[in-house]
Amino acid sequence: VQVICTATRPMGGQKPGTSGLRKKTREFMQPDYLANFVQSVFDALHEVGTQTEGGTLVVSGDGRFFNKEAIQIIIKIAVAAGVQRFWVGKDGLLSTPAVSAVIRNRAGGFKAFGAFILSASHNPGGIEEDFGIKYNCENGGPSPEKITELVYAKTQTISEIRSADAFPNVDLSSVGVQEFSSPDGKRQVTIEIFDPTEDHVAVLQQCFDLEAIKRLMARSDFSFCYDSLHGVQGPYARRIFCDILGAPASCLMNCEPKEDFGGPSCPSHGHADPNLANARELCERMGVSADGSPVMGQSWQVPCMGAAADGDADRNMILGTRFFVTPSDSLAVIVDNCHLIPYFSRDNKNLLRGASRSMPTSCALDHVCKAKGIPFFETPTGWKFFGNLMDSGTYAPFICGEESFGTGSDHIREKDGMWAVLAWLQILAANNVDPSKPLVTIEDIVTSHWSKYGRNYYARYDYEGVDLDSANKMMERMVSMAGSWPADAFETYELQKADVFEYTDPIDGSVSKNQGIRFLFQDGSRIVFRLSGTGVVGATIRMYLEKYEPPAGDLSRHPHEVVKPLAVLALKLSKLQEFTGRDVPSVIT
Ligand code: VG1
Ligand code: CO
Repeated sequence: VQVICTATRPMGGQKPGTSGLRKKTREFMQPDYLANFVQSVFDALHEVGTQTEGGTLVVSGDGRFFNKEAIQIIIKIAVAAGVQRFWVGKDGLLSTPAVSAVIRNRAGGFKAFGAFILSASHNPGGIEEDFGIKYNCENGGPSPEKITELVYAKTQTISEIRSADAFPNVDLSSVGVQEFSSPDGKRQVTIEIFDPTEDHVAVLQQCFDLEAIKRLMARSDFSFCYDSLHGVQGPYARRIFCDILGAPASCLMNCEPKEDFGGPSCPSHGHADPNLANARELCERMGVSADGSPVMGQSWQVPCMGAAADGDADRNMILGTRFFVTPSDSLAVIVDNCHLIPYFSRDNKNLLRGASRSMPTSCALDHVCKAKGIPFFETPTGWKFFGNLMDSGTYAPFICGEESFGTGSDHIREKDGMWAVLAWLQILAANNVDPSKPLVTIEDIVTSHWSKYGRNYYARYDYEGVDLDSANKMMERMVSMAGSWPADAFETYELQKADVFEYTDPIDGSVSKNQGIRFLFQDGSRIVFRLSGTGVVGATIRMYLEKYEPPAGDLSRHPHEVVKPLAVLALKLSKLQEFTGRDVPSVIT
């Protein structure tokens, strides 16, 4: 194996965001752009003492345009760094949760030291759209900030790429083991191509009682549908819902992974993003409008449950018949009912030892944790912040989630779109053991949750493609105002606290500053502002609005109506329109 060193120079702008480095695909396709980043990751790993020589590395992605070419580039650089064994999903496909499962659990006696995941998640794919790369560590989770910061530092000083350029391109299309050795026989490289579903499915089989879900699926009064939005989830959905759980193939929608997730002409317009705005085909089938309200009068039987995943299959959306479950409520309901899921219970007793939500996620989870005495944590946005809590052991088993359609547990170290759907199916199955009784629905479960804990009305306004400078100025002004807001700035709301969210990791003490601006009010209402860390052009301002209604209050209102007065106040506090020129959000989720 001959290592070729090529001179390179820093390219700028390679700072990993909330979930890795995301840019326009064409930017990634520039000579050495991807190689620079990958080399910087290896440089960072060597600096922190990660042994790559003789090690095993996972490389795969969500199948978007440039996925396969990127895999070949990464393998050559990794070979030069001494990596001996590669684990790659067939056709270069692995969902984000599957990568996490593979790092942690792949059979065969070898352990991977990490993974490169090629994905820009729910962002559209294609030569004119987005591409992304993320490095996950030995625990199966996203790199913590100390690594991403070091990688960024390396991208700013990089001068050389070390690549085994003569290493042949690997055939990704057939399952099996490919062995390569250097002419002098001193160096062996093994490439293992495997069915992308096998390891992840094996982990999920350990978490759930799939036989019970199979009985639910078999009920004549139960029906289910699932939309993979042409992302990487298709093969996983087919394997689990059809092969294992016995659902008919007709329950699957858009289950062929595509490089452009179906492109502009498909119902999601190539946005493999499981929310009310983009997963329209599924929502229509389920009788749910774009603002989450029920739509009546279908000529078809509306299924009992509908669900969807994003491009890399770590997100989930849960729908009942003409009923939308907000991700924050979904998290709270799963935690409240986790004794029904084998992974969290023994003899019907709750074993859960910790739960967490990201700061902007609604406080619905807080009520459950308080009532049940479950240790609770509020972390910054992004899955990497759950990692230490899950690894600590003290809080395992553990459930966590975000308002952005992400839910999961410590069975792996990524959010897991399939896990969330199985969790809901398990809860439904446990509520519907007797086939002679009428079906307990998703809506029943959520409304009874509200009548027990109250309802956290919630909405997120996104202002996309805003001028970066204006967005920064708007945020800076609010940061500088913290502590000095005039007493009458909040109208009828009584301020409890206005601050800039900062997180101290309870396990390693690391501090993450500047994680969003919060306004907390006496009645439990909240306004939160953040700038997105996953966007590719300009800035996206996220404005999160929440109002708590106790169990005795009106629990059946439309969330958008309820938070409207908070939106008006939030716009006034932020001077958003003045700074950005925007009068309406790009999308409300
Ligand atoms: C968004 C979400 C965040 C999520 C992140 C990655 O980040 O808000 O909750 O963890 O995407 O999800 P941001 O910085 O744009 O708000 V994924 O499915 O894109 O990996
Ligand atoms: Co994703």
